[in-house]
Amino acid sequence: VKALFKIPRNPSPTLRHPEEWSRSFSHFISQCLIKDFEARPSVTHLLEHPFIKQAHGKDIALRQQLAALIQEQHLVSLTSYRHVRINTRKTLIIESCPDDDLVNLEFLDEETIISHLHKRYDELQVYTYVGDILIALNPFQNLSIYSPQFSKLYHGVKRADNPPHIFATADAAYQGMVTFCKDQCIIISGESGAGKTESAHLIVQHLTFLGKANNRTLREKILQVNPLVEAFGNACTAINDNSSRFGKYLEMKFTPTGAVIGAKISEYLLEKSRVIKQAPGEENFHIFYYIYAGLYHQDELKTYRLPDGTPPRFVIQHCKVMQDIVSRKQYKEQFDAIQECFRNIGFTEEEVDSAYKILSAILNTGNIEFASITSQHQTDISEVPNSEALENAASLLSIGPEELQEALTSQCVVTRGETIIRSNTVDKAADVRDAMSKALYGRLFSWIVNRINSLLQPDSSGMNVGILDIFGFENFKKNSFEQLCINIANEQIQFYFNQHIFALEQMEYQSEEVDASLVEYEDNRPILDMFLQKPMGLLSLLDEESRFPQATDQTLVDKFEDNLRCKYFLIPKRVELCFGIQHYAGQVMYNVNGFLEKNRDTLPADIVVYSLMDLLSKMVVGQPHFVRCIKPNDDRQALCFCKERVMVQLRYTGILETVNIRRQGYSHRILFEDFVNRYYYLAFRAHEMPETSKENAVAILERAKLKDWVLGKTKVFLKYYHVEQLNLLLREVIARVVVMQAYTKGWLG
Ligand code: AD9
Ligand code: MG
Repeated sequence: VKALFKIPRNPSPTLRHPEEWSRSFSHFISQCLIKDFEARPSVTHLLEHPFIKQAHGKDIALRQQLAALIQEQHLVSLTSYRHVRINTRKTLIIESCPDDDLVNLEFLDEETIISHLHKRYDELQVYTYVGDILIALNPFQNLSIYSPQFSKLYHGVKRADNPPHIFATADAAYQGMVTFCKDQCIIISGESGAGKTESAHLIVQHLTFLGKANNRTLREKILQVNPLVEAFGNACTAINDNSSRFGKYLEMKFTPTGAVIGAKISEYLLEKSRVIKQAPGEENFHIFYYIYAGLYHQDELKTYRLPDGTPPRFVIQHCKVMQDIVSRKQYKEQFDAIQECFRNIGFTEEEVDSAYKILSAILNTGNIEFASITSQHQTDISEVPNSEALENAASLLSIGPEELQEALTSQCVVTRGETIIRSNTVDKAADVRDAMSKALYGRLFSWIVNRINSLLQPDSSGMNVGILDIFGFENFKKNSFEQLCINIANEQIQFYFNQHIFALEQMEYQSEEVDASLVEYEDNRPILDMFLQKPMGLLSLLDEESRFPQATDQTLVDKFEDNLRCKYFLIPKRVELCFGIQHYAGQVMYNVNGFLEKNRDTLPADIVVYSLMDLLSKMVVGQPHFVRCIKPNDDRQALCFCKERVMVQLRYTGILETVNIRRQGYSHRILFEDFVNRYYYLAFRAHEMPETSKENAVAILERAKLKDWVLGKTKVFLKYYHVEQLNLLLREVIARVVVMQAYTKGWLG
């Protein structure tokens, strides 16, 4: 309890009920203070505020105390206005908030947790701890809690001093790195649209603040890495307007004293198929629209040979007429921002120019069409009837149009040492065109990432804080190869999370020499095995089938059905060419259409997913910090908390699982000293002040008639219900003492 303030019996004629008063007070602080934290209200301002005046009337000392406290404690900023409550004696109590951390809750059932999160969300407390894990509910609105003042607030302080915040997680990682000279990593997970990428930005923002680069330019460069790569790697999907279509691991590099010296970015599994085709209602990668809006002038159109008139085929699905793209103000603004990023990070004008040319080449390539011609020897030869797109693309790629046409309409086959040129059919030529567009985009993306690294990566030494932000778990009406890759990646992150949380728990049992056999957790290893095992895992089977030229969607499904016999692989009845997977986050139906071709086109899935394993094993070296993003509703609505949706996510992300682990295991592990200090009333007289020893802890436990507790080397290990029982007993004892005192003093009867 930080402070006590007496309030008048009836603080306001309109607010009679203390709870109502408290709520209204909270509202006042939230409205008047949080809003303009930038101009933090002065004590005088607070003193004169009608609400405080009303509450404390003439008692200027109390008013002053309250105003000073609000100021000093940053109640203003901290949304900790909700720590203000009124007790039964109508005393205003400002206290640290016990439900900042779900682990501290007395009751840990789903209902309680959900209603706590709900209450907090309604009060715009979007962050909550579960032990060392941060739960971040997407506010779907801009909160004014990310300014530099907040960065200062969350700099090197005890976690309990401030309400939960994404900056506190970044700070913990930074402090961990500096204090223990150990690499750290922050793993952000959650389904698509839950807020991972926004969280990653905020973490980078806080880390650059903490890393106090003397060099302002470096700070700015680092801050622009994310927006730049995301312009190329993010797109609008049915779920999220700025959905990450690649996995990103950003390592921020620091000196041993904690000064930021650079950054390195690694990208995984860019969804290249989006370049050529987007699902209904979805868009291509942002950058295609940005360059149109930014380069739509006579000269630029000519320089970059951007197809004018009708939007190019690769973007037409979203923008039916050119004005849809060109007139969008935010596209133009984004283009300017991207130009700025390129410049600040250190790309030369020539490099930026090449990037735009390649993008335009891709758009032109997409417009190349083929017609069938019949020759003497062979039917089904393709040619390009309208050469404008072909010429544009070739010129932008600095090759001759004939060379490009040849590359698209024919293929070299080497048989028995002989090279034979075969013509492509129209369909085949169209496939080659699309494959080339995807490959070009993929190369361009990797080149940008590599270039950023060469511009921002310092020599080698130093320590890291890595931030992992991947594409979130996806379950659309129609799911394809891309969703499978995305969901397997999420499955791996979940596995890593389970391992870590479980391992920590295990370690404490081991170091305290307590039997840990009771601790269980839902392990998604069997699902991962089903995907990754060799030679019979799903990905190996897919790779194997992809090597057969005669393989079809049907043979692939048959192969899966014949070989994958476990409860996580589902065969839907009456739906052809589909299979289902019971993922940790729910059941997803996949349509195998295009699986083989996409798998042939990319690196074999097997290899890609191993690369992700590499990433995870790289992270294991660092100390992990987890941020679990939760999407409170599917309509992207501010202040809308859908209980069922949150419940589902808490369940599958393992938050409720963690609670279950705590329920099964010994959730409360209290040092003998703390235990005796807290509960000695139950076995000793108030004035006795017993020694805080193991023996006295046992005496208390026996006196309270508890069973099944365990003693470690330094701690009492209790189940959640032990603590509930102990607290209940303690309350009863204290109530008896109070009543007795009241009698003695003649207050009662
Ligand atoms: V995906 O898996 O890449 O499709 P993310 O990354 O989990 O997804 P993202 O961070 O892009 O989701 O957040 C989705 C949207 O939620 C953002 O565009 C914002 O409009 C909104 N959002 C998320 N976090 C915050 C926040 N802290 N404050 C305000 C937010 N808005
Ligand atoms: Mg994202």
